[in-house]
Parts: sequence; structure tokens; C-alpha cells
Amino acid sequence: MGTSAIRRILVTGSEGQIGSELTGELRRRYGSENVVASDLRIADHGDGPFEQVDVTDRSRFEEIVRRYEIDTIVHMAAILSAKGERNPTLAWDVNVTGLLNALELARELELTQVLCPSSIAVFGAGCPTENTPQETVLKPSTMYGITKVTGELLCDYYVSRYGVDARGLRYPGIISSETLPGGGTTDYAVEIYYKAIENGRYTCFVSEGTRLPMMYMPDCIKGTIDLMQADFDGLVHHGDFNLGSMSFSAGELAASITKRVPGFEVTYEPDYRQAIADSWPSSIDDTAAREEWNWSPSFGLDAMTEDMLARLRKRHAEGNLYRGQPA
Ligand code: NAD
Ligand code: AKB
Repeated sequence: MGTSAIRRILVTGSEGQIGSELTGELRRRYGSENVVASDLRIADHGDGPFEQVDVTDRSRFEEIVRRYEIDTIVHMAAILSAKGERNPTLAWDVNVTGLLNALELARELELTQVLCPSSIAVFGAGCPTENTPQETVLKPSTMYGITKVTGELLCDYYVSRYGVDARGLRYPGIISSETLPGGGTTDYAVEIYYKAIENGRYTCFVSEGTRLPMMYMPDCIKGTIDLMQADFDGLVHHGDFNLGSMSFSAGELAASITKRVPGFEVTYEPDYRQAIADSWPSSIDDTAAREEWNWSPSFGLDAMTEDMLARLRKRHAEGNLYRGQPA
């Protein structure tokens, strides 16, 4: 097991918030022809191969892995927390059956590596909410969280039982400017930037005091690829690395934007996602990631806000704020 042999990567969920940017960076590093994008949604990837793959369809998944001689699956296909609460059985099918298919393909075809993200959604009642440790009680209250705990256990099981190189990180809420988030609880932390630029007003669906761990996309991409490239023999953990970066309340996020968008108005109307947010930690202890593969984030709140606003302002000026995505 190791990373030097990585040459043919399949990204599932490549059209999502993270998959879309990760695919681009993997193509820059490994060559466009060596990174196959795939999603349930059909997309045009002029810069490299794209295949429509439903990850719950094992035979189609296998067909694409064999056809492109894939050795690494970067498994981003998922149903996130808010969407998962609206359709829990779909969340189970996509998040658990989809991952099991990826791991079984890795076992049977002796692939080099499977990487599948986990989430701060694995935490719930009974764990410390400040500086939440790597090892603690995992009692999530959402179906999404339940699928993520299951996914971590599956990855670790395939490592110990079959010697599959399976890896995963517990991402915090990811904030980015290129692709809108796909139905999570932390989506407000992205939407707020778009609305600040679009019309100077935002109605936030969690309360002003809600404080969650967050991360800017460049750090997310860097952490993901750093873990992919880490020496397997140096890893004690595998499927469940806590990954920290910054923590702030919705009010602090709004203040960071208001400093740069004078007159920006935010109102707070918590909905069903408030209970999900309240069940998650406020901050994360990522010592294991720092010690085992040298994890170190770069962005803080104000640096992220500067960068987000500059990118979105430019697109807005070009009449392309949402890049054709539904607002
Ligand atoms: P997203 O919702 O933006 O994208 C998921 C993609 O999966 C979508 O393009 C969707 O079309 C695709 N998909 C759904 N069902 C599918 C199926 N059956 N077969 C193939 N594709 C399917 O999600 P994201 O934010 O890019 O998340 C990627 C990974 O990171 C997920 O595992 C998610 O749980 C994890 N994660 C994300 C965040 C975040 O804040 N974005 C935080 C923690 C963890
Ligand atoms: C969500 O809110 O569902 C995701 C996550 C933290 O896993 N952003």
C-alpha cells in the first residue's frame, strides 16, 4: 500500500461543492486524462473524461473503474445533512451502499486507495462540544451523521480485514465560491456571501449565536490531497481524522462581511436546521491529523472573507454570480 502508484483517479460526486474543485486540482497534479469525473448529474467536462455513474449501481461503477483502469477512488458522492433529513433512506442508500460499493471494488480489483470524507456530523449528544476530541462518543442525531459513522467504521474495517488503503477526514462546514453547497446545514455560511454581494440582505436559517467549525475550500483541497499522499505506514487512524481550521458564530461571520460590505443586513429565522447545528461541536481537536500527516490550515475568517468577496464581486460584475446554478 502507498501513494506512489496513484495514476488513474475516479472522482465520484464530481459536480458537487467539493468534487468540482477537487477534480480540477487533481487534474492539474495528475493530468486531465488521468482523472475521471463522475456524478449522477450529467456534466460537460471539456478538460477531461466524464461518466455518469450512480454509485449505488454496482455494475455501472465497476464498468467505469475497469474501463479507465482506475486505481484510486475519491468518493465525494453523498446526500448531506439537511437533504438527508428530508429523505433518510436515500441518504443511507447513497452514503452507505455507495461507499460499500467503492470499498468492495477496491478489495476485489486490488485498487491502490479509496478516500471518502466523513463529517463533524458524526458527533452528537454526549461528546464535548469545545475542542471535540478525536476519540469520543459518536451518537449523531441525523441520518446523515449515522451514515458517516457507518462509513468511518466501514473504511477502518476494510483496512484491518482486507488491507485496503481506505482513508477519510471529518470535514467541518466547507465555504467556497465556485459551486454552491448541495443541501447541508452549514450552507448558510456560503449563501451569506452570495446574498451580501447580490442584494446586501440575508435571512439566516440558524441563530446569530450558532458557532460551528468551518473551513475555506483551499484548505479543504490541500488537506484532502495531503491525506491521499500521506505514507500509509505512518497512519494510526484511517477513516476518521478530525480536521479543524476555524470556528465562528453566524453573527461573527456576518460582522466579518459587514466590515467589507457596509450596510449589509442579516436577520435570523432559525428553521429545522437549527437543531442539527445545535447537535454538532463548536470546535475540533485535530491533533491526530497534525501529528500523523502534518495537517496545517492557512485561512482564518477575515482572510477567507476578503477572498470570497473579491471572487464573488468579480463574477457579479460580469453578470455571472451564480454561474448558471440555481440561487
Ligand atoms: P454535494 O452535495 O455538493 O455534492 C454531492 C454530489 O454527489 C452531487 O453532485 C450529487 O449529484 C452527487 N450524487 C448524489 N447522489 C449520487 C449517486 N447516487 N451517485 C453519484 N453521485 C451522486 O456534496 P459536497 O459538499 O461536495 O460533499 C462531498 C463529500 O464531503 C460528502 O461525502 C460530504 O458528506 C462531505 N462533507 C462535505 C461538507 C461540506 O461542507 N461541503 C462537510 C463535511 C463533509
Ligand atoms: C452539512 O452541513 O451537512 C455538511 C457537513 C458539515 O457535513 N456541510
